[in-house]
Amino acid sequence: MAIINMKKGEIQAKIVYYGPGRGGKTTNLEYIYNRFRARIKTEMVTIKTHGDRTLFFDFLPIEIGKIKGFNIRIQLYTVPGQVKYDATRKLVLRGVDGIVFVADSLAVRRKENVLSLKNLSDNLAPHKKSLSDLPVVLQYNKRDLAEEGIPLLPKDVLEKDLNHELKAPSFEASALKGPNVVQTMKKIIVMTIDSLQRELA
Ligand SMILES: Nc1nc2c(ncn2[C@@H]2O[C@H](COP(=O)(O)OP(=O)(O)OP(=O)(O)O)[C@@H](O)[C@H]2O)c(=O)[nH]1
Ligand SMILES: [Mg+2]
Repeated sequence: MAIINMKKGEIQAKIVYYGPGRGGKTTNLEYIYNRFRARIKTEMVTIKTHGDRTLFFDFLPIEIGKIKGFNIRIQLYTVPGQVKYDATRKLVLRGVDGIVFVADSLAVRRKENVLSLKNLSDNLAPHKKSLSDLPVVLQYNKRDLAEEGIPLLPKDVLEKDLNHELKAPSFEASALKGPNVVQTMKKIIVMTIDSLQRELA
């Protein structure tokens, strides 16, 4: 839940990285953590099973300085993408202010992306939220694999499958190598702060 302290001029917002298992949510946070290590005062909290899969969530708090006079603190979370952890995903969405949907660009993961987006929509409902009223950014991840000749979903197919109704900003990215990881994060932060400030006005 956003915490807005007018006296201190401080806004704290929660952004959740959602998407199918193995899509690259944890890798996004790891990239951000390594890139901004000098400015991040706390350790990244991450709970993994032996196979590197997220068991509960990852958590990375970052301070990004001032936007429009407010000191902004952001909490980045990931959910566990594996289908069986649905109760945890629902829990992590509690109080969410903005969402990055990390889609897997692998051609073989087409169905999983669609199902995960549907699952996100279903899991927002108990929190009385919906994709249409939350700030959302789509990230089409693993674009680097094209160079290795691995079949990827073309951007227009991903747009048609996932962004036809939403019409959210989208980025082709590589959480592993870095392209568009920071841009994705910056976009969702700006959209989330804008939306919180509109609520305040
Ligand atoms: N080539 C490539 N591999 C990636 C990329 N992003 C993630 N991976 C790999 O994909 C695997 C899964 O990445 P994770 O970040 O653990 O995926 P996740 O979405 O957190 O998965 P869950 O925690 O199970 O939901 C790892 O082996 C990553 O190194 C990418 O952009 N390119
Ligand atoms: Mg993970």
